[in-house]
Amino acid sequence: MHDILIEEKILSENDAIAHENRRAFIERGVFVINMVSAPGAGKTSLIEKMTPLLLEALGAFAVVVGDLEGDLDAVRIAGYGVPVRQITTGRACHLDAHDIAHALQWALGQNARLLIIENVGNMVCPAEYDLGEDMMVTVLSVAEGDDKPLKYPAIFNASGALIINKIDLAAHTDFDIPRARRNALAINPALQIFETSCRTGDGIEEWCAFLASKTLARRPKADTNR
Ligand SMILES: Nc1nc2c(ncn2[C@@H]2O[C@H](COP(=O)(O)OP(=O)(O)O)[C@@H](O)[C@H]2O)c(=O)[nH]1
Ligand SMILES: [Mg+2]
Repeated sequence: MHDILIEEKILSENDAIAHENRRAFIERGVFVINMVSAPGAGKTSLIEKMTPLLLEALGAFAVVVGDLEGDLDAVRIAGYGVPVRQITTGRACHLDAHDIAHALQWALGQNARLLIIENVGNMVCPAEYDLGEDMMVTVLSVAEGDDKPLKYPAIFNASGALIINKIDLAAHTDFDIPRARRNALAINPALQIFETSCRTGDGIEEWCAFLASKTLARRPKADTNR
């Protein structure tokens, strides 16, 4: 009982900070996505593939990367000339709103209308921690099984978009893409679903067009008041 109360307190503190983060991002017209997945589903690879398309559509975007240890992903992304901020979480299996609050001024200083947060690879804990993003995006690779929406419903429920990645490998697995879609939509009928391959580039354009249009629809408050 005591543990449950402590957990509820942590989550309500997190929600209050997330609310402030969201307010600041909306005020400045920055659209924010929070990419979540099991380790290795392809979050960093997707960001790498998205980079030229997003730069063309938006001019600039920034990335915050959360990892338990090391800066391998941040170095990969920085290699494309994209501003990236690394957050090392140590033993924490997810980013929290406090982590993003610390990166907030940096993110707002990048003159970018889109912030991509790559969360720590984990399909459970990130679902509970609002960061102040506009949209959580779950990445599910075909190597993980098409039953995952039914086994980890919270993360699919919290997401606005689902990217089914590594479709180039689908023929080598028993992953059934239509069944994965059905399972995901049974949990969350509002999910926007994309199918991608970072190997072949399939589907990346469609996903980036969706993300760019969401970003461009967000205007700084000062503009909308005019
Ligand atoms: N065949 C194939 N491999 C992929 C694809 N996307 C990522 N990978 C590989 O999957 C591994 C993990 O990718 P990474 O982007 O680091 O995953 P993350 O942990 O979610 O950031 C790497 O070896 C990638 O090259 C894909 O679409 N197809
Ligand atoms: Mg990564």
